[in-house]
Amino acid sequence: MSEKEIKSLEDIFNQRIARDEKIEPKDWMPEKYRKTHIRQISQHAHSEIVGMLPEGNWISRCPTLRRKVALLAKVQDEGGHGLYLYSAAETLGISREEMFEQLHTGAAKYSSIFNYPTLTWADIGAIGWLVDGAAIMNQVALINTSFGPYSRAMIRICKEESFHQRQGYEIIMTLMNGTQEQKDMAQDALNRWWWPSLMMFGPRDEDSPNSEQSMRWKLKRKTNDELRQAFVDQTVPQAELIGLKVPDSDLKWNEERGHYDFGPIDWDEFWQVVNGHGPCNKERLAARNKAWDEGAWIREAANAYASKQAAKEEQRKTA
Ligand code: FAQ
Repeated sequence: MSEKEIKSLEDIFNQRIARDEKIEPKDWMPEKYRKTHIRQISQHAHSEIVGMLPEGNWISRCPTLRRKVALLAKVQDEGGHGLYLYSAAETLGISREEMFEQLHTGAAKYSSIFNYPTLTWADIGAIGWLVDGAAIMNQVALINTSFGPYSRAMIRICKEESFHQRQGYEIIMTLMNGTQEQKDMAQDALNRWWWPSLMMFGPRDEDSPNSEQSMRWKLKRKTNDELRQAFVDQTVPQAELIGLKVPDSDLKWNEERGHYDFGPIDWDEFWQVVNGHGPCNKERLAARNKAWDEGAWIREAANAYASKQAAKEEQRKTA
């Protein structure tokens, strides 16, 4: 294709983005748009799959049968989200094997938050309330993202995440209505999960190399800092309502801005975790690799079954 032809396709593409039209897998798109989407959607998929591990750790230790049913359903939902997202990324020309290879070798990123340990039952409440709460804040904005398959996946994912958020908040609320020991457990969980939850939104806008282009392509509809601020504004009153104290001495309502001011985030800690040196990075990758290796026989059996069915279908057509 000549440069002139590419330029004209790019103009049409940009006009479609300006009109808020969805871009579909078979439409022409700039190579960088395709690659950026593969990067973000696959990282998102990996986050959902690795995100099953911290909570999975508590399925066998839930305090009641009701809690166990809800947690099982939630963890299975996260697995489902990963699968839609891998499928959405596949429409852009990357194979699932390549994405798994990137995850298993540590080449791919996934959300920093899942490299923290779940030490007590209250952590399961904190994950639902804060981590799913942050995920929804980010993903509701992504419903309006410009790439069709990603946008459509977000609709169902957001519905499920909001059930997850409510079940988490309800766990914390129940603890806050309990004994002093249970209240302390809830406060301790908030103390440990608050700052990592704010880090989920990514680096400050001025340190975010991908934001500007992603905003122009309407891949991202809100910036990292805008979403982080919206999360703080939404979550602080929820904490106060049930008697929890957000662990930030600089936190204060700013009447003029109409937002909470909050203290500095430890970006050194964030980059340490993103670069593989968080408390559980090694453990998470080891668990994913083990599951992959132990699942080899299932993949082989499924492939053998699919080949048999395809051969039968072929025979039927030619008979
Ligand atoms: N952790 O230039 P930006 C969930 C990386 S799902 C690790 O700002 P971008 C459900 C970033 O990739 C949670 N790495 O990047 C659940 C980039 O690296 P690269 C996941 C991070 O893409 C709940 C570099 O830093 N959600 O929780 C993080 O424009 C409970 C520079 O950053 C999504 O993935 C981080 N926190 O913005 C499951 C949502 N932040 O690739 C189980 C979709 C940044 O250039 C239990 N993703 N990095 O080498 C997004 O919205 C965006 O990708 C951002 C980052 C906002 C995460």
